[in-house]
Amino acid sequence: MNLNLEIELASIRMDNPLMLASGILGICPSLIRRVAAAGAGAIVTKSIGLKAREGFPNPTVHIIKDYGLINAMGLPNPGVDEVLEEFKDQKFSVPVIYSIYGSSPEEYSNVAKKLLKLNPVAFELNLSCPHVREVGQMVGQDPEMVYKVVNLVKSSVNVPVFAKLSPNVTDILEIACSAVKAGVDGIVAINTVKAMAIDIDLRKPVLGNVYGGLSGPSIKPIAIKIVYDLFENFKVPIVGVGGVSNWKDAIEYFLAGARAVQIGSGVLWKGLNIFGEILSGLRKYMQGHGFKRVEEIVGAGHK
Ligand code: RRO
Repeated sequence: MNLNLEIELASIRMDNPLMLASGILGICPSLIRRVAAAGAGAIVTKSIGLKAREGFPNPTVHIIKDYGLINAMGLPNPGVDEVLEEFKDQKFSVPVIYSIYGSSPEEYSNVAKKLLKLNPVAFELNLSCPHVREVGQMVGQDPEMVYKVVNLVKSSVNVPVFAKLSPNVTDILEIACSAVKAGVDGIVAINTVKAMAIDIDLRKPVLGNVYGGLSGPSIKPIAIKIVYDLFENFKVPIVGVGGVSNWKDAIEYFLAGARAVQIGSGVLWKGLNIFGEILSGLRKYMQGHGFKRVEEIVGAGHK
C-alpha cells in the first residue's frame, strides 16, 4: 500500500509528523542537521530571547527512572543577536521553527522581527516555561497577556505563529481561547508540569532552582487529555508534546487530535534513532489499519 506520512501544519509542509521539541538539543546548526538526518519532519530550537541568559545553577536536570525527568535549565540561550550570527547563511533540509520568549509583547515581537532575517518557517511562542517567573508563568497564565503577545507577534511577522501552552494553569482552554482569538496558527501542548524532588540523604531539594518542570512518560496522559479537549474546542492545528517515547505514544496523540508530535525527553532515553523507530512503527500501524495518510488518523479517537 502507498503510504503518505506528509502533513501540513498551518502552511508548513512536513515530510512526516515528527518534530524535535524545543530545548532538547540547544541552538546549533550542526545538531539541527543531525536531527534532520535522523528523520525528524521539523525542528524547534531552544527558546531564544532578546539578551543572552546563563540559566540556573547546577544541578539543572534530575532523572526519575521510567517516569521522566525534572529540569530547571532557566532558559539558557546566547541571545538573538548571537543566534543571527551563528545561523546566517545556514541551510537546512527540514523546516526549522524558532522558539522565542520574552517578558512583554514588545519583547516577543522584537525577537521575532530580528529572526526574520533567517527566513524562519514559523515561530513557536514559549508562553509556558514553568520556573522562570518573569517570562514563563507570568505570561502564560494570564489570558490577556497571551492575547497581547500573540496579537503583536502576528502583526509583526508574515509566517505562522504557534503558541506553546502550560499545563500549570487553572483552565488551559481559556488560555488557548485567547491565543485563538488573537489569530494563532496552531497550539503546541504541553510544556512541562511543575515538579520537584528532594534528596533524602542531603535533606534538600535536588535541583539548583529548587523546583522545575517534569517531562517524559509520566506526563503523557495529562497531555493527551489536553490535546483531546483542544481538538474538541478549536479548529487550529494542534501539536502534541509530552512523553512520546515510542510509536504507540505518537499514534495516541494523533487519535486525540494532534497533527504532529514533538519528541523531547524521548531523545534522551533512546538517542536520535527514536525518529526512525517511530516512523517505522507508524508505517506498520497504518498498513495494519488500512490508513493511507496520517491525516486520516488525526482526531480519529473522538466519538
Ligand atoms: O529552560 C528551561 O528551564 C525550560 C524551558 Br525555557 C521550558 O519552556 N520548559 C522547561 O521545562 N524548561
